[in-house]
Amino acid sequence: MASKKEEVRRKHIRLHMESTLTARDKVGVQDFVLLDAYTSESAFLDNLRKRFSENLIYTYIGTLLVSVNPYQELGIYTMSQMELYQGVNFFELPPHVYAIADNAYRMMCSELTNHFILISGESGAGKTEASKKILQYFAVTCPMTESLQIARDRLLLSNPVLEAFGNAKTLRNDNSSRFGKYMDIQFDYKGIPVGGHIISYLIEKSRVVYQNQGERNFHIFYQLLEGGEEELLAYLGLERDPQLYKYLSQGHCAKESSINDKNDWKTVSSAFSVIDFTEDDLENLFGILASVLHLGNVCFEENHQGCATIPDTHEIKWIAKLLGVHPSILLEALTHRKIEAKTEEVICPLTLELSVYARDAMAKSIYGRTFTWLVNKINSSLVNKDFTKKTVIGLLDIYGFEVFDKNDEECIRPGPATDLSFLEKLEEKVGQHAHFQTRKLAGPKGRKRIGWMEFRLSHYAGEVTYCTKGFLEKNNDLLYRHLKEVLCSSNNRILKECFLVAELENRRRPPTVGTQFKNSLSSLLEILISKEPSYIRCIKPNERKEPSKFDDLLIRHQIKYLGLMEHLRVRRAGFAHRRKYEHFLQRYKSLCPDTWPHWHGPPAEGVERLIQYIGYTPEEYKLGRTKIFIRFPRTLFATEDAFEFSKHQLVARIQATYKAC
Ligand code: AD9
Ligand code: MG
Repeated sequence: MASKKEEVRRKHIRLHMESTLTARDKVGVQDFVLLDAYTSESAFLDNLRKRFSENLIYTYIGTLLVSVNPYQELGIYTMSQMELYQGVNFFELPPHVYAIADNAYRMMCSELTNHFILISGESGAGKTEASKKILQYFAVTCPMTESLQIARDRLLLSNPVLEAFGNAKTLRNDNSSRFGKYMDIQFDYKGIPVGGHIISYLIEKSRVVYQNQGERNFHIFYQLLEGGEEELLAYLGLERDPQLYKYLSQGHCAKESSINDKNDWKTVSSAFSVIDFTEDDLENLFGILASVLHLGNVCFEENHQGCATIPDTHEIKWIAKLLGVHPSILLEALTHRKIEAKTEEVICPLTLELSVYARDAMAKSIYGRTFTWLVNKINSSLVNKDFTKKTVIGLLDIYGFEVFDKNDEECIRPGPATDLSFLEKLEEKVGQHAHFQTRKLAGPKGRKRIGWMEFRLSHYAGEVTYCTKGFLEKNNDLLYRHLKEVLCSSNNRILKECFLVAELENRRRPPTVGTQFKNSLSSLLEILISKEPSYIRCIKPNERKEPSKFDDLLIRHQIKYLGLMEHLRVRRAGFAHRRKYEHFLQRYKSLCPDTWPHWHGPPAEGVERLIQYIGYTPEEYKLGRTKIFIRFPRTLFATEDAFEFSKHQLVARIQATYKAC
């Protein structure tokens, strides 16, 4: 008798087949590859719209998943849905993020290969939600032992902590990730999740000191003020009202109805204890957060020599207490800089503008490094040294489009450079280039207007205009040496780890943000190259975060820049599946007497024998250098079914032999 799960599965398959035949016009096709007018962008959009109006937010292009943010709870992430997708052939059930997760997991287990799932799309499209659903899917469906439950809980609970420190409300998304995140989930040979590792990319430090209208600072500041116990706030010298802090109130939306900071504080506080944060860690961590808030309220005045002074030292005293530095040295470092003349050091007063710059650079630097410390700390709780043989599934959630790589040297020197001079440098460096325009370089009439502070890049999907206003500010956190010395002398244990005295001795220029980004991207590429990819492309249906609203123009634009039509063309022309010869042979060798139980020749030859034996026709496959390419999903399903059948036969045979003994 078929199990309950099997029955439900069959029902879904039947429904799916019926829907394909009878209701196709209503709900569209679940794989764009099956579209009749597949090359037309309008047909693509129509199909996506039809499905979205039926709350079908997922559609495949072959094995790539397109996901449209529903902006409402759809009830499609229940336990029974998770069970349904477990161990099912990819195309048998309607498209789902669970199918992508399950497919990667099963391939990993059967072939012992490493995988990653790349999730892309613009801000608010649903990348982070998708990665959380995948993590939950593994947490619920993977086998588990009692001793490894803690590893699973830590993996899950690292999320709220990282989001508290790395996410913020922006105009586009109330929970926007302001850092890029790559997370490896490590599995043992039985497929049990045993540990993990997180790499973060470029936390948006500028947000610590400045937010646009309608945006907030990182969630953790508001959570601390809303949820922190009275004694904690008193110890940190903080008031409960976020409006009192300059760094929290510039966007004029410190209190936001869609965000429950008090509840989130509770979640984050309990997560801290699961991921191994000690009382001492938390005391130091909150001390840093509070000192950033105090720092934002330090006000400067100009004396009659045009130099900055700090008339009210109330905040300075708090910062000095919380960071364990001397107040008068901190005060001096915020208003003066040390210049090294031949044999001696000269202390020069700063102007008001430079003091503000120094204060903000200090806040950004402290926060940025503390974030790195936090990621390292989480990693040390996720590490599992007991398992040396591990396979991994990586989740890559990269945040929206921003241009980082062209703003290499104007931020090297501490002190304000102007955004206009940065643009001039850019013009000088890039010069005449087919894909680069500025007002000065705009050339012939008829080009669209470009503002004074803007430059335009032609991406493959269309032109994007970038404004340089704030570019330097965003990327600049270089500290005057004087302030660095103060931070290196701090008694705060976290800052001690973040600002090492050895750094003061290193006189080389620190890498610019551009170089850091380039370096981290190339090491990410190395990580990814060794793994098998799956892709999820997320689409944002409208700018107003509204359910059921499908904005054709906005979505058409995303179809373009996510390269979905190109992907569809490649899929239609190409082959649905590809597998390395070794893996294909290892899995299906029992289907052919020549390859079972061992094949000693080259894997490619073994595969050729195998598929000839089971009767693949020439149009069904192609043999490449290292992989077999299979054109139709049905071919792979049939092979998989034969494999399951032969496995049962084998087991029956063994059982019969056993009984006979
Ligand atoms: V950003 O680049 O970090 O600014 P993301 O990560 O692409 O962005 P996110 O996953 O945070 O977007 O989704 C934005 C909001 O959309 C979420 O807070 C949810 O309210 C909503 N969302 C996204 N995906 C789903 C979903 N599958 N079901 C229901 C969703 N709501
Ligand atoms: Mg996100």
